[in-house]
Amino acid sequence: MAKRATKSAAKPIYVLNGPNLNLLGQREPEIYGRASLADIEKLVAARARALGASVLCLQSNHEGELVTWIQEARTMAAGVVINAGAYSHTSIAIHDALAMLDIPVVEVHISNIYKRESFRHHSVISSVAKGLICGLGVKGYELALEAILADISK
Ligand code: CA2
Repeated sequence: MAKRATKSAAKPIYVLNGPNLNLLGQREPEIYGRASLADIEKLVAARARALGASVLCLQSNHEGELVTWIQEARTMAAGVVINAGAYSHTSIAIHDALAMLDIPVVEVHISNIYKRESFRHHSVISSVAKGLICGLGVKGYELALEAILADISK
């Protein structure tokens, strides 16, 4: 009988968080809510498990480390959820690394960047993402994960 590939053997979705997001829950709860990064990572891991998938959650305050993980995702991941934090507004290096991926990328921002200072209104990585979710708090990570899983099971 033919062997059928199961989802459990599939590659993980990389969930990448950029600078300062390691401090979530400790300041500015009116903008970012009260959840910590560990809470978010538990939430997406549980959602992934419930959907028969898995995630690899990584956070760095360093642009180059994020670039290295994005490069690694080319062969190791089925998709990428990324909140590049302030690098979203400035990093051509992260843009270029994401542009090399043949897997779906969804950009997430916890806050609604368009309701905030004008320097946050432009993301240099949106043009290389499949989609962008912002302003929906930590729910945005779950929605991004679901969008990627729907896309790769098409
Ligand atoms: O809304 C988002 O998710 C952001 O990507 C968060 C970034 C910000 O630079 C982007 O414009 C929008 C900053 C994260 C700062 O994280 C904090 C963590 C704890 C306390 C205060 C800020």
